[in-house]
Amino acid sequence: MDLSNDTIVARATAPGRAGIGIIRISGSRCLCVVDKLILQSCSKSVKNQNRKATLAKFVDENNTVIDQGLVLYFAGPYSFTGEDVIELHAHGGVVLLDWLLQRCIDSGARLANPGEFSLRAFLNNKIDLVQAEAIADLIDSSSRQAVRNAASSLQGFFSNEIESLVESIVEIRVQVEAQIDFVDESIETLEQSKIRFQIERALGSLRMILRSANQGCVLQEGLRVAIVGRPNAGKSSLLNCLAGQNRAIVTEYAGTTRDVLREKILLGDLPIEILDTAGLRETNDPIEREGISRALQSINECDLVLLIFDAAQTDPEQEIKNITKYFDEIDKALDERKVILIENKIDLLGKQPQMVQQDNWRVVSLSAKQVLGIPYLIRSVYEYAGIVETGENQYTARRRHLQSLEQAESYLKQCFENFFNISLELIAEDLKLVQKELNVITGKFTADDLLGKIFSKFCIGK
Ligand SMILES: Nc1nc2c(ncn2[C@@H]2O[C@H](COP(=O)(O)OP(=O)(O)OP(=O)(O)O)[C@@H](O)[C@H]2O)c(=O)[nH]1
Ligand SMILES: [Mg+2]
Repeated sequence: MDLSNDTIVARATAPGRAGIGIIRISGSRCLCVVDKLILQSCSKSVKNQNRKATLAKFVDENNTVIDQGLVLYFAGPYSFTGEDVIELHAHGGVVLLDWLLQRCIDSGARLANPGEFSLRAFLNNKIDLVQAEAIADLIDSSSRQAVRNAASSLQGFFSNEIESLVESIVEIRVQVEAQIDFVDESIETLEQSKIRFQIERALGSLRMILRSANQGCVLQEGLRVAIVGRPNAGKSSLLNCLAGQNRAIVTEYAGTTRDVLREKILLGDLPIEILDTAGLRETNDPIEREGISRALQSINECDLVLLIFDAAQTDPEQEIKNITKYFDEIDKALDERKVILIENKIDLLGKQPQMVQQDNWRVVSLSAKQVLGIPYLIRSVYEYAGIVETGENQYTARRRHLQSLEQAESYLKQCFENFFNISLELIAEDLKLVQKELNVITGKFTADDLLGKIFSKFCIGK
């Protein structure tokens, strides 16, 4: 990871033909670089046009005009990166922008690494790590809810919740330290009971943040869902129905699908990678066997299994009994509680779509062919993913945030449950770890390699 403070440049808009294309420059040599790039008569005015657009002519090495556009100057520290920043708004031609980019490099700027502008914003304390990640998430969002969540994190809602939790942990730590110095630990004092109550409250807040973060993470990253079941149950029909197009071959012959077919779709606001698989049955056909083995593998690699069966042939109880007899993978998935049962072809029985809890299983009755009951399926998947419409501000979160929150939760829970059984020194130590984990999220405590990992996944120019 490059932590140097030289002047960097990158194209901020996507490559390709467009009305305009933007090149962004950041660093102390910004004005010098642009000075060489624009016709002299305008260059002086840029410096005096902080936060205003200046119309300028862009020139080649021989001072011949090659385009005309806008120059936007943001004097540091009041810029995105905290350094001097200039944006060149030229016409969006591929050759033209490459040429202007090269001119910037020839004039002393260096091509930026992916995410380097955001990294500088982070290092210059313009944003914290959660906000930097929210920028990338906002760009990558695949649903409106994901956009809303990322925008909320970018505005600092997630960071603020973490910050206020850190504040309460610091307060508790101060009180614990005071107790260590003055109190005989073997006696349960009123003061100590108060501290334990504060820990309980902090634990409650942490768990609420964890729930929201979990939801934000699922809405950003989505789920991988495998459709499995007997041949002819309607797996491919369900995939086509959810995808809204005929992606998979559907026939009345059992054993049509042989390979795993993957399709990315949006289920409501939830991004899903859906896998259609070969029908599960005992067979000696080597091609079909390979298909079945791939279907079983996909059960292991997915977050959720839709176990589909034909309503006219069997019922949930019977289906589970029969299929688990031959396929351990299904048994395991049921144990892990990552299965929703789909009773398909209800149109043949004239049955209404529904969603019920039967014994331990969620059963959704629908017709893939007639597109009946899909809202029940969506609701069940949402429920499975822990997504609830709260109407409150939600935020985007990443797996690394969840890991830190879970770790912090386990330390804090330990403090709460063992408060009167372990020494206050140990409580103090655990609280310190809680604070550290929370600071990892916002980037107050961070390792270089983590920064490298996060920012290298950004796009160039961001
Ligand atoms: N009536 C009715 N027929 C359906 C429904 N869903 C699927 N079918 C029919 O059932 C047959 C099998 O459907 P597929 O979607 O190919 O089943 P599959 O589970 O993918 O089958 P394999 O790939 O062979 O394992 C086709 O003739 C479908 O038209 C449904 O909801 N109602
Ligand atoms: Mg199929």
